[in-house]
Amino acid sequence: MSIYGPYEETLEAILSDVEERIRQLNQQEIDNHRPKLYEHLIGRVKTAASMEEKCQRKNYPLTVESALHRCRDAVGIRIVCNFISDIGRYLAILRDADWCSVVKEKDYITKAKPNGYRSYHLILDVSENYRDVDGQNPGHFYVEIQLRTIAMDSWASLEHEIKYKHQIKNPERIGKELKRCADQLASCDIQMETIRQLIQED
Ligand code: 0O2
Repeated sequence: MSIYGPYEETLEAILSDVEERIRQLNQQEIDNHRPKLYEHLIGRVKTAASMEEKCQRKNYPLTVESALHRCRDAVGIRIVCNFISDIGRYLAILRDADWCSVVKEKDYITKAKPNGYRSYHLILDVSENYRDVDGQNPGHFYVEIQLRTIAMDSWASLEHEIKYKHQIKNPERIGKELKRCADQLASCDIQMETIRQLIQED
């Protein structure tokens, strides 16, 4: 049996329910003649192998408890927005939502990671609506939401790809270039926001 024990199907169900709720929130904005909240979203249940690797990396025992509660990103949804201000709009809506509660926030946008990584992370507790197959709730179910702009997302994909290439000859140079690139993209995001505001003022 995998590290998720009997909960793999529950995790898939949570992913599809929460994705649907996020789509509905976006549609509500569009129906109310406001700009769409995001450009696209991508969700996944972390593979059991990847969760085992993460638990090992963090020195957690390889148990269902670690996979579902100590790591709270078994279910993850990345919401990719056009503008930084859309991230703020979404945050406000999620903090207000009655189907989940926000239990943790990490703002890597105001305070980027030293390598240049930018994104806003939220952990949602969605336990209310889910029970396991025997009607027992194992405690809590969580979903990690990553909110970021298109620019932040393309940078993170590139950096992720490079991180997993093991035979890089000049990692320091690449790290510096990546950091420079992240900072330039961050200033482009601010410029894009200014342009949007100027258009809205017209
Ligand atoms: P994957 O394959 O994306 O799922 P904790 O410290 O326990 O509260 P955690 O989960 O260790 O939290 O760390 P954090 O900072 O919340 O980041 C978790 C996820 O953010 C990572 O998941 C990545 O998806 C993304 N992330 C964080 N830092 C970086 C970075 O420097 N570069 C890139 N490209 N992504 C980053 P996983 O589990 O590593 O992988």
